[in-house]
Amino acid sequence: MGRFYVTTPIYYVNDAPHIGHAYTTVTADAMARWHRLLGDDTFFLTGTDEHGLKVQRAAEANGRTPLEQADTTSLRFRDAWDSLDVAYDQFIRTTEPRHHRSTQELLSRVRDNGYIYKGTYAGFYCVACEAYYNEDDLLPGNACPIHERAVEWLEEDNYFFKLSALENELTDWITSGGVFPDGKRNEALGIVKQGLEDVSITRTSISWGVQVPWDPAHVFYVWYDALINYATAVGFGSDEESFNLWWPSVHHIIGKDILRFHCVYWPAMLIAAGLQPPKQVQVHGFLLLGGKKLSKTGLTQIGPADLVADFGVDGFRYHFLRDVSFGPDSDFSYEAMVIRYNTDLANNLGNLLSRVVTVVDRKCGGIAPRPSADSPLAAVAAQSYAEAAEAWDRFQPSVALEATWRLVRETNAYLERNEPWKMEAGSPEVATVLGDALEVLRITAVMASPALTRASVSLWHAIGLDGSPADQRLPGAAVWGGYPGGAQLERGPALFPRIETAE
Ligand code: ME8
Repeated sequence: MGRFYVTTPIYYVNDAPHIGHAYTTVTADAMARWHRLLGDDTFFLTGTDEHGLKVQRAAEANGRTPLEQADTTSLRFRDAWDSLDVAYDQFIRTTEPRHHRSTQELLSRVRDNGYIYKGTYAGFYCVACEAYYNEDDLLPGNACPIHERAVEWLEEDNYFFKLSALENELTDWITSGGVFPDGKRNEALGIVKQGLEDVSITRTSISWGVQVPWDPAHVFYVWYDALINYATAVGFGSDEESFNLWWPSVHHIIGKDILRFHCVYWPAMLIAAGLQPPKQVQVHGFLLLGGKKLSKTGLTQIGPADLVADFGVDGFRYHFLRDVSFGPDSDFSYEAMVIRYNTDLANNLGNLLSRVVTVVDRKCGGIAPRPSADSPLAAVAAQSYAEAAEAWDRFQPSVALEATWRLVRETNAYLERNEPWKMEAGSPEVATVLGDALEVLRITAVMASPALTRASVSLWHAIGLDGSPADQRLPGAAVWGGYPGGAQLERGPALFPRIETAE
């Protein structure tokens, strides 16, 4: 049994959750669910990032105080995650007092270790990124390269973090496996190799933040409090025993937009505070809008509920986990989502279940037969499990689910070859074929449960099993021969009704 601590970014509360946020969060949730199946001690953290200029301005625009803005929007994130069956262990908000204390404690340690000094900063600032830019990195018209909006000139007295002193430590951490996948590791290494400048970590121009304990006229720049949430949540500054239990076995899942903060600044801050850098940062690409339907909406205008209405929670989760390869950028298209749903869920898995239950009803009096020990599907199941387990371990849900569905497809092919619907009722032959298919459905329910939170339970019950696939333990539950047989099966509604489109 291992220990697995996984995090999402904490999202800004200036605006509502969209499918980009949902993609990261569902991925982290599926990873946590897989590790729970393995029996690992698992802790899954998400939350909201509530300080900074961006939130302050959104509050002003909405005629609210920053805290009202944060309360309202933070709740919208929690509602969105509830609606997607995201089972986090903790939801952290950076406005919590314990987080202020932990930020002050961690950065005081950085200062005590000689990594913080006072200076003046002047530069181009993008409020949407909450980051300064070098002039060279800007687009024509002094626009931010990410938001393509004009940056602002800011000048202030503040405290600096001696990032430049940590190049060797950062290089070691990155090259020894701190950042995945490989392309993103090279990007992080490139940033360090270019040479690091010290960074300004406090502000006097705003007050919506965590106060600097040694100079109360300053607040910490939002990123330097935000990153520390990952330490606060497991007890830094309040429960050292718990902190030492979970740290540094943490995996941060993030989008490529915040690679610099997580793969350079954050490990550097931890090292400067005398703490261990995170075990791993897993960086994914961006979802971009493709396809026709929804193409006039910006990706950030699409909320999870818009898609859940058409595809259900399982359809939503399965699409993002199966169709988006973790790492590269990926096109989101409604049409591709329909095809994936109809092919993998309605036709392959849904049909397998309804066929098997129908034939058990007709040929076995509805009583489920047991699998055979020497089934040709046993080897396919073992191979599929081995590949899926390896892929989950590498944070590649799309590869893991592809391996899982190979087993489903092979089983449909096995049924077509053997045609149990033409076999003699009550014969040992028909019992063997159907028992084997039921065993595959049992194994599939467990292996697919990190993605299909609801259908995996329906499937489990439809084949006459009690409890829930999520309560099983791997690898034991994937071993061939676990299906007990003997249950009375009943034909139920389709697991995944097909989605018909106009075309
Ligand atoms: O950056 N495709 O918060 P944020 C895929 N508060 N993922 C996307 C995406 C897209 N098009 N758009 C957003 C912040 N994301 C900070 C984080 S952490 C200490 C502080 C996801 O609300 C992706 O995970 O802007 C990205 O990194 C994150 O949302 C940014 O969320």
